[in-house]
Amino acid sequence: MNTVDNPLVLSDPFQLKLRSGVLDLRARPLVMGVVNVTPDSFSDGGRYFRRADAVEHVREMVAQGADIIDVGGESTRPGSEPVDAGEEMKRVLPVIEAIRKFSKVPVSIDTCKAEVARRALDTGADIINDVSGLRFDPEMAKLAGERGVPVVIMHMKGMPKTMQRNPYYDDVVTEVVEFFKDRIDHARAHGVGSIILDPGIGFGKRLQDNLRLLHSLSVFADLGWPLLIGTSRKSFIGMITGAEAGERLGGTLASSLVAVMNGARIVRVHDVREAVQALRVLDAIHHPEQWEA
Ligand code: 8Y4
Repeated sequence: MNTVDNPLVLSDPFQLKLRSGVLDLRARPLVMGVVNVTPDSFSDGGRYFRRADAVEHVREMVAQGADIIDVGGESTRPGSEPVDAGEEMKRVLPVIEAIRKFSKVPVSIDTCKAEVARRALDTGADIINDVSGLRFDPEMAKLAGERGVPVVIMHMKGMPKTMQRNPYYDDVVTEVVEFFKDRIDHARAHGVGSIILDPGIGFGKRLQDNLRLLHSLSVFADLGWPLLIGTSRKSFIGMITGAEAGERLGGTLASSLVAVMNGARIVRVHDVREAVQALRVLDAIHHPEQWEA
């Protein structure tokens, strides 16, 4: 009996084992770049162009230093309507296939549907990003367990369509911790070995809740799994500053750096170049010895 093949001995949760190799979350904080494969109401030709734009955008983010690309085909913005699995797959699978032709960059599939996740993994995705925290599709945990892929378990109160109607928490940090404990147990019971926790900024939360979560991230880090945070361009930045969605880069970088200082290891952003630069400076300040003669 040894630690190599004893399944009761957990491997390091901060060394993500992917098909392309190990993604080390201890060495430095990582940047996840977002690509949305958006709907189109026109012809298949229209879809082709959206697809080509998405792939071009991925090339750009990889060149800018993205460590992971998050591919999503269903809008999970507040008030958005669900999309069926067939349509979601038509959007994301060709983009994942195209990414695999030019790069080994780790890809996460942003979906709540096991069928979409399965096909995405078959097409070359490495990680499942489930904003429902394995709640919406009962098959999702089993799939992740069978395939041995890491899963992002995000907290959301309610459903995207209605989550921002009237969210309320007695104690948002405690409620999210209890949610994580329940979801970690569920995932582990289905053989999931690699979990990334995400408190879900903006998903069924008031401004005060988003701020409490970012302030108290270390409480979630203490659960022992790596943390991912997505603040990019989100409305809480607009609520604080009055900035429109396209003008929230400063707030995105400030909140992403605070998140990393409070324990996050992956930041999910639209603006990869700027986030990579900000994190490199933060990391240099955390490790001044590496810059001494
Ligand atoms: C402007 C642009 C304003 C985008 C809001 C938004 C997260 C996530 C999303 C997150 C994880 C979004 C798929 C929401 N956010 N996945 N997904 N964590 N794990 N809104 O925070 O970007 S979509």
